[in-house]
Amino acid sequence: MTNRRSFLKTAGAAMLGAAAVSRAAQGAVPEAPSMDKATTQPPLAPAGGRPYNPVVTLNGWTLPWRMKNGVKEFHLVGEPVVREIAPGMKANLWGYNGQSPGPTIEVVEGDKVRLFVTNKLPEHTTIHWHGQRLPNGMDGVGGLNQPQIPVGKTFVYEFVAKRPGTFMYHPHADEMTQMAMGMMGFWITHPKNPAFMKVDRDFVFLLNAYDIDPGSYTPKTNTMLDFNLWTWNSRAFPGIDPLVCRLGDKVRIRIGNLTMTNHPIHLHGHEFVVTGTDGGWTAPGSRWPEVTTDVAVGQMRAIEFDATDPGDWAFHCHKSHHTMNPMGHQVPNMIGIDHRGVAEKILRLVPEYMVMGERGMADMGEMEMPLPDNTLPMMTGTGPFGAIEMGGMFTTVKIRAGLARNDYKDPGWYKHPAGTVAYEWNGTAPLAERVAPAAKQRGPTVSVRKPAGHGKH
Ligand SMILES: [Cu+2]
Repeated sequence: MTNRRSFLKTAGAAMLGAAAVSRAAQGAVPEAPSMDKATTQPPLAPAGGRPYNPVVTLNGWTLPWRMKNGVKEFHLVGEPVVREIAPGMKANLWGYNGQSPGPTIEVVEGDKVRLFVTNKLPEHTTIHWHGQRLPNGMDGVGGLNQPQIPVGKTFVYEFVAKRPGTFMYHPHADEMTQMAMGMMGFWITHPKNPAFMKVDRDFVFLLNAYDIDPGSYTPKTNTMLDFNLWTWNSRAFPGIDPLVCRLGDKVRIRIGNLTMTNHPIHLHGHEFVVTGTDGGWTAPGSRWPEVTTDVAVGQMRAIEFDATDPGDWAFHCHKSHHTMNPMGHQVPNMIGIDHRGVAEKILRLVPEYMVMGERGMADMGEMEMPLPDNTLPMMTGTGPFGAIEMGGMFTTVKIRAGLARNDYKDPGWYKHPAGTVAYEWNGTAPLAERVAPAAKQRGPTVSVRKPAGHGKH
C-alpha cells in the first residue's frame, strides 16, 4: 500500500505545490470532457475504485475521471461558456468544461486525487477546494499558497480526500469577477463505507446569483448586493428541473451557497433534518426537525427527509424577491391607487401604457407583456391550475409511487385523488364585519375603485 509520502513522490511537479506541469507531463493530461446540456444528467455510476452511491447534480453533471497508478485523475478547464438560465434566456458566463457551474467532482474518503486545471480564461485564475483538509500549498489562494495559473497554462493539484462530506470549488483569484461570472462547482467525498448515512436519492446544487440587465447577456460583475437573477446551479424557475423522488425513498439534498446573501431554503409537505454542515456530518443527537433552513454565505448544508407524501411539493428560497426574475422590482406599490386620472394623461403620450398593480401584482403572472429579448418574465411558470407566479430560486420536489430506483425523469403534474384539492365554497358566505371606530382612528378613508364585479369599498 502506498503511503502519503510515496504518493507525493510520484506527484512530481505537485511536490512544490500546484506548479505548472512539464511538457512531458502534459502528454499525460487526461482528456477534459465537456457538457453541452443544461438539464439534469443521470448519476454517474463509478467505473472503478471504491464503490459509492453517486449523487444527482440538479441541472448539472458529474465529471468522469480516470484511474492512473492508484490516483483518480480529473481535468477541469476554466473557460467562457454560454449557459441557458431558463428557456428564453442565455447568459455569457465563465465556467468549467462547457457549463456554469462546473461539473461535480465525486471521490471516496481516502482516495488519492489529482486535478489538472487548464486556464482558458482571458485572465489568470486558481481553484480553491472549499472545506477540504489538504496540504497548504494545494489550497488554491492565489499569491498566498501558489502563483496564479497564467492564461493558457495547466496546473496540477494533488491531495488525499481525507474527510467525507460536502464541498465546493471556486477560484481564489480575482474572486469578485470570477465568481460573479459563474465559476464554481460542487465536490462530494463519499464515505469509505457505502452503508454509512446511505440514502436512496442524493441531490446537490449551488446557490448563485447574477446581475444581468434585461435584454443583455453578460453579468455586471461589480454588483455587491442588488442581484436580479437568483439561481440554483445557474438556472432560474421555470428552468430548474424538479427533484424527482420515489414514494418512501430516503432523500438527501445538499446545498452550497456562493451568493452574497443567505437563503432560507424551504420544503413543503415534509419535515427534514440537517445531517451535514460545512465541517461534516452532524451528530444524530444534535438534529431537530425543520421545514426551512438558512444556508449562509459560504456554507454547505445537507438536509434529509423521508418522501412520505406523494405530490408536487414546492421547494424554494423563502425570500420572496429570490423567487422572482429580473423585471419589475423597482415598480412602486400601486395597491389602492385610483389610476384613472393619471392614466388618461399618460395614454395621450404613451398609447400602449398599461394600468396595473392597483390590486397587487398577480396580473404579472398571467399577462403576455412584451419583454426585451433574452429576458425572463418577473413571475412565470404554468401549472395544472394556471399561472404559478414564481421565478428565481423555485422548483418542485415531485414524489410518486412506483418509480424505478434510478428514474429521475419528470413524471408530469401530480394527479390529485378526488376530493383532495382546495375548492370553492358555493353556500352563503357571512358578511365580514367592519369595525367603524378603528377605521376612524386611522384618519380619513381613501375611496378605491375596483373593476366591475368587485364592488366599491
Ligand atoms: Cu434566497
